[in-house]
Amino acid sequence: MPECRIEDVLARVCYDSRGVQTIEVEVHLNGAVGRTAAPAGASVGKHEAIGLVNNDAKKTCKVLETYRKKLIGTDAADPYALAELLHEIDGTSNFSRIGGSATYAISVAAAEAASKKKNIPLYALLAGNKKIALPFPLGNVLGGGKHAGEGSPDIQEFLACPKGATNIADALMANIEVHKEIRKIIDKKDPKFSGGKGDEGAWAYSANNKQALEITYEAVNRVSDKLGFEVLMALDIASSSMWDPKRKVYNYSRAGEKRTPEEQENYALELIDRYDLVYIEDPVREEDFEGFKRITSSAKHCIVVGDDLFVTDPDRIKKGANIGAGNGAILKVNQVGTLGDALEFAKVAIAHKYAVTTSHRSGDTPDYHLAHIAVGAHSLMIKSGVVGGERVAKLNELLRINDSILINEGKQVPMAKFVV
Ligand code: 2PG
Ligand code: MG
Repeated sequence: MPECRIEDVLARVCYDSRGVQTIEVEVHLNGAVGRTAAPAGASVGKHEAIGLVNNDAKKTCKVLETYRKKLIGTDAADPYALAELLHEIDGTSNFSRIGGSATYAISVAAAEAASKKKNIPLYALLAGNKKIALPFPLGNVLGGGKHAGEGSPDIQEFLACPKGATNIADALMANIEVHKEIRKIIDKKDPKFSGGKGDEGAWAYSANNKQALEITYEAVNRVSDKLGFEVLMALDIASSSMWDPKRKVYNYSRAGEKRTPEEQENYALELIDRYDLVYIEDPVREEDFEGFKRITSSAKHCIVVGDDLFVTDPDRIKKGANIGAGNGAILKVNQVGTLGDALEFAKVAIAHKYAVTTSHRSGDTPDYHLAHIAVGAHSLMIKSGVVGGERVAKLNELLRINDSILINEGKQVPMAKFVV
């Protein structure tokens, strides 16, 4: 009988940071309980696992009840075997029968329960034998696209990356400083700014793309100068959200601009160059492996990251690796549906020299697990916003991980190694 035998699995309906219903799962072992609620995206990739069954949290809980008994007796400490079992129970390629939100919550709660039972940190359960490092926080400071209102830019996320930070405390502080600096810059331009924020806590300001790019660039540079280490700018273009398949153009509807695929690639390269971008996510749409390849081969010192392109799917990243599409990959457990599949994805990505960024969703919960998943999956970065309880829950957990190692081993955990 496995040490971390699952004794029971309970589900309930609860709420995410957007006030939308989601599923929360408790996995009970003999003497330990793990609990997790599923997050949800707004800019969802076409190839992602289905979230809730029929988009209904209550229904998803009801469906879980029909297979609950099949989970009892399995080993909570083995995310890979649990993923296999969940695939077997579901029987579809995208968890459309039992819902990826349920499989997300079951698999993460099981791992948490096992880590408690074994009395080891969750990241250590996931990390295998490889030495751990702490991921750089990639902080969303100015928002647009599907995360903010109509007047905001078309580009979804303007982010800060404290590349020069040598420890996690400085890294987190740098992103908070950039967030504050942006507010100062906006207030100066527009004293009537309400201070509104988008779904991920980034400022929701009525600006066009160009203005937002300039504001963010100014803010990261000021903070970099003030703190004395490199703080760079990053973007998530989320370009699948702008793709018009009929006209075959990227429609920047708020700016009133359209770009052909070729113009979009050139625009992405211009942005990398003009704003010294360290990271650009989804510069072209989710089907365009060749476009990713061209941008990756031309971009200098910039991580070109597939989010909707790879959807945390090991097969899709293998396809990308074969042609050199991207050199970075987003890891979102709920995109693929289980923790086991996501860990497998990270292994494949790292084996093919992709930098992994473990990411929150725009609709998230105050759960802290993302920090452990990022560390356990050997990520270069963690994308989890800057402010807001559900964002800070993950970031503060990185401080706790660092502290616990400092106390036990007497040394700071090193930051992950930047490759570009
Ligand atoms: C993204 C994510 C997280 P969403 O596109 O990277 O920032 O957004 O969760 O809405 O897909
Ligand atoms: Mg994205």
